[in-house]
Amino acid sequence: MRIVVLAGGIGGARFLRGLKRAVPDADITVIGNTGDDIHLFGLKVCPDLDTVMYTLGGGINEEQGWGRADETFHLKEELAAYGVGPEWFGLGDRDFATHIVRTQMIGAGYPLSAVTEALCDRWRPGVRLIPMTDDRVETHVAVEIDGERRAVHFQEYWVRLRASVPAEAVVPVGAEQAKPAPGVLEAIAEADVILFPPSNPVVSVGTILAVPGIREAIADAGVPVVGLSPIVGDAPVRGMADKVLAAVGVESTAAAVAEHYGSGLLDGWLVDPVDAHSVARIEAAGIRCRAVPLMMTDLDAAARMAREALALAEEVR
Ligand code: GDP
Ligand code: FO1
Ligand code: CA
Repeated sequence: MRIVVLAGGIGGARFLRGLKRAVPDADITVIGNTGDDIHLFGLKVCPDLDTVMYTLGGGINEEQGWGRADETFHLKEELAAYGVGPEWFGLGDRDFATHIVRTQMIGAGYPLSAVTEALCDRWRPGVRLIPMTDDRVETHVAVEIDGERRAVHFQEYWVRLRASVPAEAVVPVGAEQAKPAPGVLEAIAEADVILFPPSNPVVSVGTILAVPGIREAIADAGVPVVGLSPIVGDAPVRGMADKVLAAVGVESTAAAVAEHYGSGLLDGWLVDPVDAHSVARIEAAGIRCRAVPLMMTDLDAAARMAREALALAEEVR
């Protein structure tokens, strides 16, 4: 079975680990969000691609959900001693190596998709990981600080400001001009099923869908498209997705997120049992809906979620 998954970082990666457990012989292509990417210290950092690669490859810091296990921060400390920041972004020594290799290869002319493939030669994630695009796309967030409206990089909004000020707009800068990376549209066209994991609907899945051609290819693929809600009990399970949902005028409920994707894109949607009351509303919107436990407390729970998503896909096929 050929499965395509549109993934952000932690939510996407943990779901993918469950999916691999649920269907070990599946051919899984992951289209990764690159809107979170940021250039720091002259290096290109791709947080969501790395989170997927490290999580599936066994190198992730499990408690944190991002960055490397057994990490140290000597390089960051040395840079800070020179007064060179930003100090608010925690790049560890082991992680730095990934960004150095990536930046070196990009400088030598390799596209990000080829670089990602090369990095995955080490990590062996067991899926084909393709960035949504080889072009530069950077999510910026419009905020008002001290009465002044300005745009900040998504990482500055998320990590430095901790989404403590309202997001007035979320803009995937460069997306309109971006082209899907090689293999993205082909994987979608050849998929047997397309899954939206419980990733951030705005800054992860939304950014991928903003690359011209991807949304259309999914809608035209003619195969079941099933998503899992990252919102449980009217709040994100972790993180601050509610802040960026508000910026696009969507309330933080499992039903509102399903309607935001819409029946033109989604065939099926899974909500947690605490949101079972919204099943009728979602089905009225033309999206088949089931309530099943959606907390990825461990690998088995994530695998059960993956099996439920694939079962719903068969129902709507
Ligand atoms: P990020 O790039 O690291 O923010 O990760 P993603 O975009 O892939 O996923 C973020 C979303 O995952 C958040 O909105 C969380 O609510 C959701 N999430 C994290 N853990 C769980 C879980 O166990 N269950 C569900 N349903 N959602 C989760
Ligand atoms: N998230 C944080 O909350 N604080 C950090 O210092 C931080 C550093 C970091 C370094 C590398 C990397 O791949 C990811 C990192 N993240 C960090 C997570 C990253 O910012 C994610 O993109 C966001 O958490 C949301 O997607
Ligand atoms: Ca992300």
